[in-house]
Amino acid sequence: MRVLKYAILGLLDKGSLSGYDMTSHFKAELGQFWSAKHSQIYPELKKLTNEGFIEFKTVIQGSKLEKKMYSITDDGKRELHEWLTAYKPVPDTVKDEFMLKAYFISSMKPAEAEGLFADQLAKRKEKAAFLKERLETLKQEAGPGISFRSPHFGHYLVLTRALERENGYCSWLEKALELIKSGQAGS
Ligand code: FER
Repeated sequence: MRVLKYAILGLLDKGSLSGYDMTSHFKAELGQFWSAKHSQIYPELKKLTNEGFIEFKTVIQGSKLEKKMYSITDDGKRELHEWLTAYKPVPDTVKDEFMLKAYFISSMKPAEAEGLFADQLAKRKEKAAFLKERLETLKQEAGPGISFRSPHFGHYLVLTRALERENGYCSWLEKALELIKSGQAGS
């Protein structure tokens, strides 16, 4: 499925954007969990235009620079809404190379495994700290009590989930490290 299509429709549902504005969004918070490159975005804009889900106006910028300002059409709004409200099964687990290493842990020496897990723990803690800081900033921007209607609500949901995931990963790594050090699993 072309999920990028819906990321673009979602962005344009909030307001018109140039292709450049769009790539900036994919470099900012959206890109933190849904990255896309210029080479994917521009062909998708073309496709969506041909399908009638988006349209553009050419505007003159400065003396001779032209840019296309894209906006969502009524058909595009319907297409986005259909996707948003569709119930989907749980997707396959996202591949995590570290899990593959954990699975084959017995092919390492215990000291090597300990080093590997300690390194991953330090890095995951750093990531969790970054997310916590982003969340604090967001809370300050949004003010007390983020509600469904707040423009920050979606960002808040995605960030809190990411933070929970990283915190959960850290506590699992800590438990695993204890087991590696004691030389035994399960109990
Ligand atoms: C953000 C910073 C990081 C953000 C999301 C993330 C949605 C990370 C998400 C993830 O790792 O799942 O501002 O906004």
